[in-house]
Amino acid sequence: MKTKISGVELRRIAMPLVAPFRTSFGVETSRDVLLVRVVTADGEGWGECGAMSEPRYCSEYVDGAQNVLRSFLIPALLGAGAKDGVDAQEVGRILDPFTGHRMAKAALETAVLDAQLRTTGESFGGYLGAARDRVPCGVSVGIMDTVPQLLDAVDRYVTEGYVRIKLKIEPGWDIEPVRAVRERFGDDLLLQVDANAAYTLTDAQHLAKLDAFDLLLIEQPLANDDMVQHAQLGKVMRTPICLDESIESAAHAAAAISLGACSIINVKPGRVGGYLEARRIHDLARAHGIPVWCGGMLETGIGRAANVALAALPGFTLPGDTSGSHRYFATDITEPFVLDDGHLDVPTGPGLGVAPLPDLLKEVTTSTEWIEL
Ligand code: OSB
Ligand code: MG
Repeated sequence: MKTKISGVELRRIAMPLVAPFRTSFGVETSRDVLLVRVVTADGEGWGECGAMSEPRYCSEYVDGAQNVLRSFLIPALLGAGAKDGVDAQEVGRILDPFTGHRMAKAALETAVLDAQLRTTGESFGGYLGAARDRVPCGVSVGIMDTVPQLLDAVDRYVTEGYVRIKLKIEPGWDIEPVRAVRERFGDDLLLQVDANAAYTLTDAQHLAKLDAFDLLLIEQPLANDDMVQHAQLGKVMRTPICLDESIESAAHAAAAISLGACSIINVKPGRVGGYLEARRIHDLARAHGIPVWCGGMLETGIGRAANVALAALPGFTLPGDTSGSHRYFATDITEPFVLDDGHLDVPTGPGLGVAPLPDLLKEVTTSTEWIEL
């Protein structure tokens, strides 16, 4: 279904995190989020950009994403869609002449898709092919100053019902914290680690010590472009290797699978250019028997709604980083996502099924700009 787009709003919001989130690439204390609102003949649609303040997790960053949207992506979309409108499935091809900037592209495509589905009355989950009405939730636990602090944090999350714990690791914060969590919470706890590319292949023997702790997976131990090295590491350690940063497209996923660089994939819609490419990775991985799970970028309720819908697809067989709103923010911009028995419900309303609550949105907005033809 083609939607006529009359203009696009770029809105920046400042969302303080409930606690600092430390990874091997830096510390976040507040999330500076870019929201995209597409205005159509029939209504509007929302998308959230995953880009963070600084280009550390990947090369994108929020000011850069806003710039490329304003200067190139939105003008191309408005140009192509001015007369007859566009279907969300065409957005990828319209934006394809511009290299990279996948998180920026994803936010725009998501907003168009949300607008389209709000018009047709279909939910995101229904459109993507969700196979269940709720998804099990994991939580990503940042690097702490001390092991007792980490054990307290994990204890709180386990008590809240999270079904899987992911520990951020880096050189100097790996074997001992993992050992401590395993000893304290027992062998039944679903446990995995994420290095955010902090190691090199010379650390292979060290990383193999993690094999003793029966982890679900180790996520992105080596650099983003170390596809071959990940394949070699996989021969040295028993813990399954999962790629995050390395996989920016279905083509990358296909290469990683045929190389044997990973046996599990973290699918983050922003990182791969949107929910349609995320679904292509899901389909490909499923055909190869490779489990996938839904990663996160500390999203607000807008991005969370879409991620929870994606995580309900049948190949998403591991719990995702789809935590409840209060793991991130004291006040979300939508109705909060609240865990029930370790699960989040997949929204059923048209489009994302949630929208920003106007008063809350206004309070956290730091800037808005409007772009039209
Ligand atoms: O590597 O998965 C990651 C957050 C920001 C950037 C990268 C990552 C993460 C997380 C948290 O691990 C995921 C979430 O809860 O949204
Ligand atoms: Mg990761």
